[in-house]
Amino acid sequence: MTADAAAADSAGSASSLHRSRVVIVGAGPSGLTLANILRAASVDCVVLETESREFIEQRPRAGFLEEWAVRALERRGLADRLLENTEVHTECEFRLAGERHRFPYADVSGHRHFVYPQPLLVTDLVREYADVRGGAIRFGVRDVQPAGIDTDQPSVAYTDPETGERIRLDCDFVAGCDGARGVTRTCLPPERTTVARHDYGIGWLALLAEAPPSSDCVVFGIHPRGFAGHMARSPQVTRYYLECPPGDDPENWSHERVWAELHERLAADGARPLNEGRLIEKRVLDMHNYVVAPMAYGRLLLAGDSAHLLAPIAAKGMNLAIHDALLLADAFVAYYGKDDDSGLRGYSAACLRRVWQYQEFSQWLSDVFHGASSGDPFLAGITAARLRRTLVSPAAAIGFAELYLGKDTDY
Ligand code: RFL
Repeated sequence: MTADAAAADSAGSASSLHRSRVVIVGAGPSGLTLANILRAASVDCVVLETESREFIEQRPRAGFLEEWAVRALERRGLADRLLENTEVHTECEFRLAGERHRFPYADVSGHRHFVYPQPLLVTDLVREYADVRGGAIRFGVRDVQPAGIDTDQPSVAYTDPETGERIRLDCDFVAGCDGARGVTRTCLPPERTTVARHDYGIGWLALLAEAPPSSDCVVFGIHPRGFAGHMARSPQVTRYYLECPPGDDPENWSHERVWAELHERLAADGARPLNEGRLIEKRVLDMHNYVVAPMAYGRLLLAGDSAHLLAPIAAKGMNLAIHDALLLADAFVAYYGKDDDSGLRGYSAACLRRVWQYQEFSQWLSDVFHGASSGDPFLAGITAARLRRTLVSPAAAIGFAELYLGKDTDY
């Protein structure tokens, strides 16, 4: 039996049947943004999530939203708490060779960053969808399995966590919003799909410290010992990154070693001393990216990390996930409201335009961050020249700021 036939069989043998126009697999930023907009437009949908509500409302990850994304969420009535509780950033700082270089990106681009931890955004989106708008969502589901995506009668089967019952949801479309380790991407036929991958060959030790931020903006430390980053998350919590070998064991990084390296790599004349604190997250990320193209096949449409992964070098992943969700939501609303399928047909190409711009920017920025520690004097020289140009040339600064903050429209 082929994988697709087995999936169809497993879906077909479900003991309980239900129907919804759109089944959304995954309750991250992409799935929940999509669900909220569909619910507001009275497009019937159900969200399936493998984790519990408590878990997704606490999972620490991203923290920076670009202004176009915030404004788009605001227009959909999804940013009230965000706008009340966010901190707005207008500058970032590069540190190298013991010197600080401020980059006033809001002056250059007219756009700002909004600091709002991902768990807070997810909490707001779940509350709005499930508690305010009365949307259907199932937490803790198991063995989620889409089937029939190349027919006009797709379905998604799952096991109910309380009863153990196998349930099949018949639908018109499946939205694959289940992140980098989800199941929906595996349903795309390999012969019709390209997966472009890039491995940076670099690790980042991702840290969350129970300590107030030590600067009023994001700090990028470019240092021969390796990159170090500082990013505010809240008045009490700060995210730090330390470049390390890929596959390194977080246990190699004691509290003392972490703070010694952060002090050294972020040192600069006139810089505030770092506020130290307990490390509440410590894990090694092997930096790699991928892009799935096209992002849709038959009745399955992917959004967010299920379709494209960006290492957190340029803080882009959550922004892209929201971008996909907005386009997909508009496409579904046009399809059901006006019988217009052009948005669905153009969905993948429209998303990929921004995806590739952000991938290119991440690669560019990765070179700047890691050139000095690459051990390659040529790369170190080139990337230092790149950064100098960005800091000194107004034309180069505009180009950088436009990509760092994103634009309202795509190239
Ligand atoms: P998510 O957030 O991973 O949500 C997917 C959801 O699907 C569930 N799931 C399933 N549900 C049903 N059936 C299955 N078979 C399922 N398999 C999985 C999962 O439990 C989950 O709830 O994907 P989404 O919506 O595409 O959102 C993507 C963002 O989460 C991600 O891009 C960002 O976190 C990336 N990122 C950052 N992005 C930014 O824009 N700015 C940042 O500052 C930033 N910092 C970061 C980051 C990611 C990080 N990690 C994960 C490496 C910092 C870090 C440390």
